[in-house]
Amino acid sequence: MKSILIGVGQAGGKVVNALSEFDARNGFGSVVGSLAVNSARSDLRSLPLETVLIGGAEVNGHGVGGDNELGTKVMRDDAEAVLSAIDDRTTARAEAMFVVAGLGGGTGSGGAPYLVKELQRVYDIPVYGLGVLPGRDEGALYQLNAGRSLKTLTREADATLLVDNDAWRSAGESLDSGYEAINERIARRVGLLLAAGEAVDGVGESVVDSSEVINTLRGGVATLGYASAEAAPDAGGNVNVVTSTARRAVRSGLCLPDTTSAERGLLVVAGRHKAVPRKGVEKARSWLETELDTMEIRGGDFPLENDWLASLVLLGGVVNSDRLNGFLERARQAAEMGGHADAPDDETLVDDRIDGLL
Ligand SMILES: Nc1nc2c(ncn2[C@@H]2O[C@H](COP(=O)(O)OP(=O)(O)OP(=O)(O)O)[C@@H](O)[C@H]2O)c(=O)[nH]1
Ligand SMILES: [Mg+2]
Repeated sequence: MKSILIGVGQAGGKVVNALSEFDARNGFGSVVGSLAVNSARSDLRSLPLETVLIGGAEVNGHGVGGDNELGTKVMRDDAEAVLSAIDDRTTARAEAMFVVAGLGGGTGSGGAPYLVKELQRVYDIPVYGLGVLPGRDEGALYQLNAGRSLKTLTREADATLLVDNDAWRSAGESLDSGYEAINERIARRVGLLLAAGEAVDGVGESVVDSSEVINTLRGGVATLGYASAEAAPDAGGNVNVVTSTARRAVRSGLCLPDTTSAERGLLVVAGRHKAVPRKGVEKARSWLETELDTMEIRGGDFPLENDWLASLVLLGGVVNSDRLNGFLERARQAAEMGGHADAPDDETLVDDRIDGLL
């Protein structure tokens, strides 16, 4: 799925950079344009991407310091410059746009939902959010910001792919040292998903295409799981490899862990065409139907010349996730502790009513 990636804020820029590098390193060519937008000049400088500085008049390149209403305001004030930079990078080949942000800070948190709304007005292709939830020991302001941002993002975007910053954190590891590893994991999952719809070799009816990704992403919260294992040279030896990687992708490889039901799923099995067992794929799909309590599981292959097989599982319309519920509870508590009025405010595009997200 040929995509334009737009990072907002520091996390947004770094994740877009990781994804662009993953795509280039593997020669997929799915990322057809990328841009980083921030109110902090120094964070933009370190990125090998095209950039747009917003809020120069207001914060003079120093960031908005976790104030997500100010994040919305600086995006709104400089929307014209951002949209024009995106337009310069958008080709007719683009099939989707992703606005990427850490939801707990200021610039990404407040700016991303506003930008998604503007892009929806201008473009006909789907506009998705890719949002990072703060870790559980980031402060109350981060939880509150992320709760409000997520509420608005899911309302404006065609779907919002979520990543939890605690997803792969081992005990005792600081969040900071883990960012690079997290960003790599996000890049692998999202990068493979985008590339899966592009496969050219080993063309067959079993190969995934972009429309299946788009149909699985139709609305709500989405997440991605991944697991890989060494494969036997031919399909017969790989039935268990496919079923066990699909199981691990969901049980321990999700960007939003502990997601136990979803409205839709897509299983992509990546590996050598002749090493992918039809029977294994069918078994894995029916396991996913039971596990996630849905009848709508799509499936397909992503032919890749590798000695391993990987299962990539996209879940769309997440219905239940303990991890997401835990986060929403933290955001709700933060709002009670001294959040803002609990009415939606169209001016700032901020919605404090954390309830009723799913
Ligand atoms: N996964 C991941 N998360 C990050 C990264 N950098 C920051 N975060 C998280 O993203 C959230 C927002 O932080 P930033 O992106 O730095 O905030 P910002 O959008 O630049 O906003 P301001 O600095 O307030 O203007 C926080 O929860 C951080 O923990 C990163 O490289 N990867
Ligand atoms: Mg910043």
